[in-house]
Amino acid sequence: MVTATAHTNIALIKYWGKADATLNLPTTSSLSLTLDDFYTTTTVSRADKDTFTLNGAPADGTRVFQFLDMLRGELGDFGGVTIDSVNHVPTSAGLASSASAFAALTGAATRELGLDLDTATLSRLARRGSGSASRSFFADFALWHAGHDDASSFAESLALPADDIAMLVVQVSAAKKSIGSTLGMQRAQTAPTYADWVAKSAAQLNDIQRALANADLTKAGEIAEVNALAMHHLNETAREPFTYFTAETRALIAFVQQLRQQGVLAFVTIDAGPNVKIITDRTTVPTLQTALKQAFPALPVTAAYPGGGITYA
Ligand code: 2P0
Repeated sequence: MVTATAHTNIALIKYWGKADATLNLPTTSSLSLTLDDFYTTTTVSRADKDTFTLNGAPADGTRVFQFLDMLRGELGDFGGVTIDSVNHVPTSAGLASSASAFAALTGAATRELGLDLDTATLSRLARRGSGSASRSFFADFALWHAGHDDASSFAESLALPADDIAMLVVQVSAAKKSIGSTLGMQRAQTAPTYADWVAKSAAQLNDIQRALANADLTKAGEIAEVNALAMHHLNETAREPFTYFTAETRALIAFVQQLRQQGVLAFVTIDAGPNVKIITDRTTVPTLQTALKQAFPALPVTAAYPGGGITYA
């Protein structure tokens, strides 16, 4: 029996489109920050058949069982496994994530099979379960190289200073998203400016690494916000347009942009849902918490900081 813990990650340069949907090869490389308080702990043990529990109760294991079949194809038939997974997410955050889940499962399952794989290989395998899971093995910042085939598409740790960065997660809604990431990406890829977003992403990826290396969070936040808002613009201009934003999401974006005009270090990034993550530094966290409490008293806010890499017990 092996237990693994992996943290979730939030992309500052997003993965939003697949070049190959079976292998989960992305159209862009992406860069993420691992978060400390958001993680999944998964225990894997050998069994007669595959079973899956989530937070102590039997759960829909469709994607998990497909992933196990893929692993058996890659690693050889290892029989059945029991998977017990617990998501540790502050109840106020609304950040349930497939990223930490597939990373923890990949780590625990391969160790249970007696394998001691390097993180690049773990990252490649986890990518097949969920693209963003490829980035959840590493502390602080990770870079997922888009690559061009199964062997070349994996993430690695980035040695960038992470002492100062913080993220406030503002929960707009705890409801499950109506359009899953896979479908959302498919639609976004029909937007007329999709190729332009991909091209800009490559430049933004270089620029943000330089900004982070210089501990320039203003520049890094600016790049991340432009990248994320452009991603959501793709959704709104797709052949079948859609949005993850609610009126409160938009109000929060405007609020953050207004704070910035007053000299507060704050930038937004938003994923496949209405919740808003605010990129800032540690010293600005209390200021932002106070301002948010005043302007949006009903919305739960969680302060998050850089998290660690995968661990085993
Ligand atoms: C990201 N997201 O880079 C982007 C930004 C959401 C918005 O990766 O289809 O669950 O399982 O590979 O990884 C969420 O999508 O998608 C995601 P699949 P995944 O974090």
